[in-house]
Amino acid sequence: MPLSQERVAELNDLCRMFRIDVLKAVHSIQSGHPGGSLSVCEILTLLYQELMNISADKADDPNRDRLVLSKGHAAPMLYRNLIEKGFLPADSMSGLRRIDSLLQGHPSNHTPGVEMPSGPLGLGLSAAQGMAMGLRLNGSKARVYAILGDGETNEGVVWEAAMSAPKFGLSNLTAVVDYNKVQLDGTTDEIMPLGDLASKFSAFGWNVITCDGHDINALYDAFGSAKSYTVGPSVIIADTIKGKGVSFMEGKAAWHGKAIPDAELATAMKELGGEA
Ligand SMILES: Cc1ncc(C[n+]2csc(CCOP(=O)(O)OP(=O)(O)O)c2C)c(N)n1
Repeated sequence: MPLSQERVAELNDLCRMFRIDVLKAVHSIQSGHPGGSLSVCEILTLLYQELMNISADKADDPNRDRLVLSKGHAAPMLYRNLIEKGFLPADSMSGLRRIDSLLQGHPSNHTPGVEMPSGPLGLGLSAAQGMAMGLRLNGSKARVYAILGDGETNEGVVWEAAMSAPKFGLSNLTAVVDYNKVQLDGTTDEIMPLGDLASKFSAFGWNVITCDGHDINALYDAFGSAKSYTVGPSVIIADTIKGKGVSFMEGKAAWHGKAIPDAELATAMKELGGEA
């Protein structure tokens, strides 16, 4: 069943609020990764706030769905989603990147709701594959999601997992590539051209779905077709914009990892309808 228009509006509103809170937190500590957090916003928000079977009350439920944020530098958007789900206290964004805080710069398994530490790029798809295999062995219906950056696919180990997940017919595994076409200090085309990413995954035996990664309805349909594909793993190549939602950040590698000055925060808040 499609999402109701009301629910889509609610989720879009959450995304706007999450963008505001993430940028404020990155501004407050004067470090962090705004660009890749903004591009993955709808992907994480739809999964955490609508699709995934998880609950803070039953955080250890063996049949919970799992998510591995393989592009770990987008941790602020993960944390904001975990707060909304009740895994973390409401005021925890103020601890982002501070010593002894639960909200470290990259996901750590000390943090409630984080299934897999990440930061060194490339490892998450293999970890998610292991989780998917374990769940299947245990007869669980739980699903596993791995969220990768497009630049991250420069890492060779991604393609080892890409090669083996179809062999094991892991239909409980969905990978999402946050295809924003920009990485740390340039475009993916400049740094390592990916060519036809969809054909590459397809050649390895994946069910490939492409969609607009900022459109909640399109993402919802994409996750629905991934779930109904029972032969093997699916990958959603989600077309996104790095820095989405803030005009001067959009498409700019300069905002990959960067302290946000006061004036830029004020402009961003004006665009997003938040208070500086
Ligand atoms: C193994 C490894 N090499 C390098 C880095 C440094 N690094 C952090 S983010 C990043 C770029 C990632 O680009 P992409 O996956 O496209 O992320 P996004 O644009 O979605 O933020 C790099 C090179 C790292 N974290 N891990």
